[in-house]
Amino acid sequence: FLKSPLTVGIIGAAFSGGQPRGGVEQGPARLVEHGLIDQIKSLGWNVDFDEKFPTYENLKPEAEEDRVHGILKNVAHVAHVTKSVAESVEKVVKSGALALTLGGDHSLAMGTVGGSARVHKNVGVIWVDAHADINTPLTTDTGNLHGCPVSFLMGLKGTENIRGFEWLPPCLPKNRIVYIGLRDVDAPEKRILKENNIKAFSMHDVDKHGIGTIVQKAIDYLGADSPIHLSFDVDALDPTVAPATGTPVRGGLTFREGHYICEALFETGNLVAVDIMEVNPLLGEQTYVMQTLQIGCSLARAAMGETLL
Ligand code: Z70
Ligand code: MN
Ligand code: MN
Ligand code: MN
Repeated sequence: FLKSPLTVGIIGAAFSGGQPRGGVEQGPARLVEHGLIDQIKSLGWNVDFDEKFPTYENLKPEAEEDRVHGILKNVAHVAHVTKSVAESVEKVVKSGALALTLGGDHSLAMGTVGGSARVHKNVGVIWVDAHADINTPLTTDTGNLHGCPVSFLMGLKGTENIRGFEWLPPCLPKNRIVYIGLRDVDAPEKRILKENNIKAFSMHDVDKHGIGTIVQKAIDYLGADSPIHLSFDVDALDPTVAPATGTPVRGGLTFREGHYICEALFETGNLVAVDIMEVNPLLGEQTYVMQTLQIGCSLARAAMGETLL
């Protein structure tokens, strides 16, 4: 699906409105400052990146507009930002470049997957995360939209008619996503996964079968010809590996397991988009922040063939 010469379009999504902790909006700038652009260039890719990436402050709605959606927080802001991100991702994917989105919180995936699904109707999503992020406006306890992007993409009950999201029609059939790394899933989310027969590999499955088998099962499930969108929440990794993130959960993927997923998906030749999400450089001591930034960069490089080119 990618044109040669290989080109990556980088979308710096400096946004934190899908959850309550500040700092995750600084993820993209810090990953870039850490040298990501030059690292990717030295892999031989062309890089399309605008240093002045948006802060989305201009898309902030009047407070009034964001007070009208019950428990959901910042609905209008999230809606406006994800719409803009979808347009950016769509443009990159349409051009035959890999869309690499740097987050930012995971509500942004409404935009990233929404954008790639506009170009590839049959896109398959591999969602690497400790969390399922499939709460609906009817099931969310927190009202944080980073816990809800998958339900919006699928158009599950309760996501219809949320003002601001008119731009996002259901675009992800229930059988076009596979989860890897789950270990902190809310009770209603478990019910949604089960009722809809959604493919999910928990940490238990990774332990039992090994990451090689799990990734192969995920690829086989989506189909060998399917364009693939990898949405990687760094909290899928164990907190000892990627500590600087908003909701660390013990018992996560090792350094190698995380990188293996990226490498194996690159190896398919079918990757069209990659998200590196939830890097929060304001959480934790400096050494932990540096460690997390380094991992964010190396996951991206692994998804661009670092060890295989
Ligand atoms: C919880 C909720 C979540 C990320 C936390 C948590 C969701 N299920 N996602 N951290 N990345 O608020 O819905
Ligand atoms: Mn997530
Ligand atoms: Mn998560
Ligand atoms: Mn509006």
